[in-house]
Amino acid sequence: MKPRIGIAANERTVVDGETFWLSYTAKNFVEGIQQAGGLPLLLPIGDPEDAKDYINQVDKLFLGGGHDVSPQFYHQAPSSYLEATNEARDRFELALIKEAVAQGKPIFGVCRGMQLLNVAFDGTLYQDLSAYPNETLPHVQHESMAKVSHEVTIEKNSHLGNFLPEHYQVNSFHHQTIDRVATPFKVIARATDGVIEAIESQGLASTILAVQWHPELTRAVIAREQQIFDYFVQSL
Ligand SMILES: [Mn+2]
Repeated sequence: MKPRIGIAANERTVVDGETFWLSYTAKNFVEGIQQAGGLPLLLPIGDPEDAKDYINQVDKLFLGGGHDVSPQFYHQAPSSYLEATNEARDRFELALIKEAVAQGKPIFGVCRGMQLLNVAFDGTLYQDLSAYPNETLPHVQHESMAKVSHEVTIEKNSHLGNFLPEHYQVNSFHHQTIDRVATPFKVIARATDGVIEAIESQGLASTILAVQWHPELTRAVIAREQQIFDYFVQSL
């Protein structure tokens, strides 16, 4: 049986005469997991009490991008640079993370997913890169997201270091970043300005890997980016 990958879904409205709410995820996440040999299952935002039943149904958990994490979850007041948040999504995904770790199931996070994982274990975020103490690269790229825009340095002795080179180019579409790294994580990739671009767990019941960039948007044109999904589904 293929590994069953639970994808924490997002919500949005569409206007088609009337306004409708959709539960959804980016098709690129679905295809990245399918191509890796996984069976994607969408987990719609719901009652955190249901997290255990949802995680019972899957082998691994995937956390995608989207909203800023509500700063209340890392004990900060909202900055004026904070963008859209969804507290119900935060609460549900935090419950999924807690339950996946309780069941020893691996987690892979992308962008917001990495930030939320850090917050889940008492790390903090910069609510906007303007608060970062040094000048930063442009982390919100203007070119196509299928193109890379900045370099990251990858720790050789890490999950990503198993198949990615030390000097690696990624795309970038984030205005927030990790500030204080939560205790169960080590930083395994940084941009040349020091911004944290990937983390992995150490000493947890679950193996967790997360990246700040968006491999789902480059995987169709850059084979190594699909390999990140392959690694998650087959090896993490
Ligand atoms: Mn970046």
